[in-house]
Amino acid sequence: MPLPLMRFPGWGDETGDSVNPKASETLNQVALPVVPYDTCKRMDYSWFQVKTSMICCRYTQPDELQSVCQGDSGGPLVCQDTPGGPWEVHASGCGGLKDLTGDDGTISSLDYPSTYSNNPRCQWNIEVPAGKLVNLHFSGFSLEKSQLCMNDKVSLTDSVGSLGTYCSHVAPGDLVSDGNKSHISFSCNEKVVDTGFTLTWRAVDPTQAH
Ligand SMILES: [Ca+2]
Repeated sequence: MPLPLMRFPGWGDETGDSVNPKASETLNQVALPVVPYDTCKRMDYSWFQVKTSMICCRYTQPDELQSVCQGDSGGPLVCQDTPGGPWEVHASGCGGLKDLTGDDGTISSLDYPSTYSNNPRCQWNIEVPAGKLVNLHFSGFSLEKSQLCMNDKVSLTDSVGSLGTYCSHVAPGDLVSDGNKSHISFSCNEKVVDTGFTLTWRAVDPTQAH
């Protein structure tokens, strides 16, 4: 039986210029064949550890800019197992933006503490009750180390500005937002992965914060 074809719609870059990517003006889609696990797991084929839980879709040869990256990450993955069969929608990346409200919770990179996948783009908005502040505590943190965290990074902001951008293997110390909202984004490039991060967030009174 031929392996199924996967379709990825996305608004990502079409120029191939990773330094100055430009969002597409139309919604594109690319159909990519599924690559068998035994091929995908080879170190000369993938730059990172491939797990049996992953689906690998790619052309073997250079593919005239047909790929899913540079703005497409987090979009849906649509699959047809058999010709003429139903199309199924699966997640790709980590599903984009999530809104979290309440007094506390946890956030982790996908599959933590197993390795995260390449090219995810995940974002979380945290909102605690009015008058409280958001305390962020990382209990695990290991991202690819790169200069200025250009490759893989966790960026934190609050209503005033940046709370920092972090990578490598040292967890940021506890952070407290200015105001009752905080935004976290996690993005990675297409090579080299690590275990990712996990953090707990909770509402604190301004008097407890410092
Ligand atoms: Ca990376």
